[in-house]
Amino acid sequence: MTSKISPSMMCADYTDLPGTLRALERNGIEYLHIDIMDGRFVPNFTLGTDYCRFLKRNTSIPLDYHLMVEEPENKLDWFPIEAGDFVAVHYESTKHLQRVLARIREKGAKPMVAINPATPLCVLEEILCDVDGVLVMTVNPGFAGQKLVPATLKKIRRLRDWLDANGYEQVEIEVDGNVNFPNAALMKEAGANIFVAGTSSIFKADESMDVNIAKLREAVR
Ligand code: S6P
Ligand code: MG
Repeated sequence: MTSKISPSMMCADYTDLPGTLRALERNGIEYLHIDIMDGRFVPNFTLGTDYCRFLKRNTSIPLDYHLMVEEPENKLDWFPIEAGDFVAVHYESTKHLQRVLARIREKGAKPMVAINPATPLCVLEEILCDVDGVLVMTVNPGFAGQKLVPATLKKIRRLRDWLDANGYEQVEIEVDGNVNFPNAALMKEAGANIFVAGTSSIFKADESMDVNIAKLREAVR
């Protein structure tokens, strides 16, 4: 599967969002990863609905929503979700996972299920026919700048093998958390194909975004 990059917009320079968007467009970035946190599912608040509307007005790059909220089924309609967007909902966040994934599909977007590092892969068994992707958290959700949970690398490999052996070859695997250049190469090797790029890679302050994106593309080629 082709590798795609989804920059974590909570890590972007807030003082020059238009400049950041132009740099991401110039580099053919595939998605914009939008972390939505509600202070309950995770101990933090981040981006919100007006921010998403601003992005929709200012770029045609599809959004990759990562909903870290309790009861996402009650909050979906707040967001400008469009055809071509990914919307990831955490397995751990709702009692009605299939219902919320089906509603994302009805909106014309691509449903994705997200799992925390401690959540076993077996919980995905009955839901894979309802998703276009699985978001494997490689850190515990809530904050940028954390260290990789090492066991998640084998988890990605087991998931890719399981998907391929059971007729789900088209289901994508997104990885989120400490996707630095060496980790990205290991994650690619393990079977991931969408890479959330935050402070560990493309928003590293010591290089330009152009250089960092080129390095990340090389790592996941
Ligand atoms: C964390 C969130 C992520 C972070 C990203 C930051 O809960 O879901 O999307 O923004 O992981 O990247 P980094 O490179 O700082 O780990
Ligand atoms: Mg995220």
